Amino acid sequence: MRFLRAWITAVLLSVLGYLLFLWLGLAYPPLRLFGAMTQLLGVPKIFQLVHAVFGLGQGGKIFAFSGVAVLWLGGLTLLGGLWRGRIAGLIVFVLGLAFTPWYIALGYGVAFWLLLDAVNVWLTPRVRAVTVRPVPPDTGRRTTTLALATGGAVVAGGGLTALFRDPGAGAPTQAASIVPGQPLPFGVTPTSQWYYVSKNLEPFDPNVDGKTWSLKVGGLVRTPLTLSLADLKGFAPVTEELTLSCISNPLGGPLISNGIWEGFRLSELLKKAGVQGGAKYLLWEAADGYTESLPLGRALEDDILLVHTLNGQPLTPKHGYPLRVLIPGRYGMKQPRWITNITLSATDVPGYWVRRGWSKTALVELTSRIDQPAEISPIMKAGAPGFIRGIAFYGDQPITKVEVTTDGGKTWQAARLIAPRSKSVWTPWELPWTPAAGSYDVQVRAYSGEKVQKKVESDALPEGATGYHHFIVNVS
Ligand SMILES: Nc1nc2c(c(=O)[nH]1)N[C@H]1C(S)=C(S)[C@@H](COP(=O)(O)O)O[C@H]1N2
Ligand SMILES: [Mo]
Repeated sequence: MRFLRAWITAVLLSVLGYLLFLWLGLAYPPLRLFGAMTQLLGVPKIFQLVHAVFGLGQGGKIFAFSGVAVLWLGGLTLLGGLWRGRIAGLIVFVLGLAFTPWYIALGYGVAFWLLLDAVNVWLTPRVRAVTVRPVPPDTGRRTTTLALATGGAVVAGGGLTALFRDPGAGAPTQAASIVPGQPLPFGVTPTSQWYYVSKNLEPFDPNVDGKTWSLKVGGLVRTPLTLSLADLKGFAPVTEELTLSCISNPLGGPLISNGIWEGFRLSELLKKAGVQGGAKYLLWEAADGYTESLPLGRALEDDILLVHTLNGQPLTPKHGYPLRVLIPGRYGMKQPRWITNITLSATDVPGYWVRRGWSKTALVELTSRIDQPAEISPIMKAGAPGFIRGIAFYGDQPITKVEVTTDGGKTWQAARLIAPRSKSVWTPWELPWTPAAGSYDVQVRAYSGEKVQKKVESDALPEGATGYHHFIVNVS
């Protein structure tokens, strides 16, 4: 009974804390705990293991957060079951100090104490000295307890379901959006099918209010700026098609998409703020605490954009509303979403993923992928005229040739390239193929001028995956 009450208290405290997190942005201890855990998960060896077990996407994070939820609710239940209010509250406070600011720890300690006492008083059958109304019978109490316990379970269950829901599941694996037998697509990924990667569990991604949002430009600048969303209209508009890929995308993987973006040039913004002599690095900060950095020389080049629109619509919250960075030639990790601060600095502050072992420059590797036939169902009909199709990508450098083999590398044939409309966009390619019955080892490799795609297969960590995308196609 004591443990059930403690558990109900723990659930109440969690729900209350979550609401305060949503409304007031107060630190949420389970999330802090999760943050501490993702630091651990970012360690290269553990990261590889998690990806091996859970694949890409949210699986690993959901597993980690489930662990945190169990630890958090279980821990509080144990504390509240073993000790009475004040002592339990004190322990929560002391433990809380380890991973939240002191006032949050204090708040949770006091709240746990008061809630635990309140739940105890509420659920304990007792006769008051002076009763105005008749005391509810014991059975009534038991019903209340049962109802409350069930309610608590429903709330916890509902809350956790909401947390763990993964609306993107299934969709991103169709990143190629090439339908077998159909002509090559226009090449732009619809926003709903855009790949999604975040350091945060999706429900905890920032949901920025455009009305109160501002971009602060400071540090070693002559004129510090604070820009509202409306102020951004003052910059010369730029529209650009650009492909983005995650550095953790495996060989032939889905974490790459192509979109049409609108925004303005970072160089114009920096000109307006005025760069001071000692500045050597540009530091980004985002609403979720994500950070990145760029040497100032690269930051001053004309091709870096700050964008507010994807495929003709304002950025969705998921993809960076209200403003995100685009740096041609670099993997997604160099390009923060939800940016809030730009600071010019004399010293470098390595970014969020760089501190966890990922590439400092995150320059895109020369790569190519076969989309048709699809690796997940590599079956074709004998004698039917068909195609092998896919994409090749090398950041801001051109793809000049793509070669395909169907015999495991003995002979190679040049594919036809569909020239991209602008730089920094993937290059779709296709090769007509009418195979006889049999089993084929199909592979692809791309060229950029003299440079050939690396043959040696390497994991994504730390510099991005390399190797030829290949699989067996069965024709019958
Ligand atoms: N603020 C912030 N920006 C971020 C990230 C993040 O976790 N937080 N993840 C980065 C990574 S690793 C990638 S691959 C891209 C993914 O952008 P997308 O989900 O819109 O495709 O965002 C980058 N920008
Ligand atoms: Mo990424």
